[in-house]
Amino acid sequence: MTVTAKEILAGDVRAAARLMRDLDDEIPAAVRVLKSLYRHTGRAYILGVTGAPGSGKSTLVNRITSLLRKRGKTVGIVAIDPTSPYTGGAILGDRIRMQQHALDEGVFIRSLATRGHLGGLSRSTLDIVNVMDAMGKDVILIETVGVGQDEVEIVKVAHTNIVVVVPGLGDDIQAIKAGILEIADIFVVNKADREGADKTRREIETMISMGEYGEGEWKPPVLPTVAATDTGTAELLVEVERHREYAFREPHIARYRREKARVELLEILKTRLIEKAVSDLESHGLLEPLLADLARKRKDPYSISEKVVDHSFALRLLGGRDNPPKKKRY
Ligand SMILES: Nc1nc2c(ncn2[C@@H]2O[C@H](COP(=O)(O)OP(=O)(O)OP(=O)(O)O)[C@@H](O)[C@H]2O)c(=O)[nH]1
Ligand SMILES: [Mg+2]
Repeated sequence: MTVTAKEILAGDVRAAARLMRDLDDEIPAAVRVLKSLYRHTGRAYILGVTGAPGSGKSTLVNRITSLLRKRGKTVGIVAIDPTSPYTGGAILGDRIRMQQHALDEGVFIRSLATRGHLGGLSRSTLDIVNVMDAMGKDVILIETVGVGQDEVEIVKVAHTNIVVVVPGLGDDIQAIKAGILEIADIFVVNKADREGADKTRREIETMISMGEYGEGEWKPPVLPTVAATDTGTAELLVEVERHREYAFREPHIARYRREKARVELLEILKTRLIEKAVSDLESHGLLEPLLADLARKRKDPYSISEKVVDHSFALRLLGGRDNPPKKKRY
């Protein structure tokens, strides 16, 4: 039985769960539903929660969800890679932590393991976010570990990004400098019940103060929380709300929409192009001989890739026309 777009738009939880499973299995009918849902997306507020394994992201997401529910907001949660090797079996822990929301019709939770999504993690996340958006969820929370390349793309999909750190960063502060500063709209020093929370907070504040912020530009606040006891979470939500207002104002919202569109198109295109190229080569029985040639250095992968791209796609992608339409300027 196929899921209909109508069911999703009506917020049907079972239909949404089935659609997401079908999308995982790349069932064409599911992709068709996703296509027709796309124009109904763009209404949800997307909030990213990023941080090292075990920093308390899920606990925080759980607290934020409770606060949002009290305000009558519906919530979608996407947890990416909760089966991190560091905390082992955390997926079960996630379930327990989220359990209080499990019976709440206003909360939709979906976990996504990195395994089985090689190269397509961003795309799978985008699919899920879009389904939740089309379902009418007011807020979508995305929990991700760290800032791998894939995650950097994912965070561009969020209107607001919370970066969670814990006291006693030490060398980690370097890692923060390297990548997280650009993506953080709000810093949270979670586990503030532990020693060194103030020091960590000051270190991050110093780091922020070294950045250049123009007039009226958002400067990330640094907030201590103890997610385990729900301390500081209400204050966090105040900052989240403040950033939401900023993010939805022009010119920020226009820039965001364009950036999200770019990530969406490129991620989907990337996955599709690779799938198409590989299946084309396979169906012509070319893949194995080509690999053998490469292994013997009779050919090089650069030339092969060029050829595959030129011949296999270019014309067909444009509807099989002999004269592709002139490039449009955006
Ligand atoms: N002391 C203290 N412990 C906390 C706090 N917040 C969360 N924890 C604990 O830290 C552990 C990890 O919390 P999670 O919320 O699962 O962390 P996470 O970042 O989602 O972990 P992964 O998804 O596995 O990366 C759990 O045992 C929590 O109870 C806090 O503020 N203080
Ligand atoms: Mg977690």
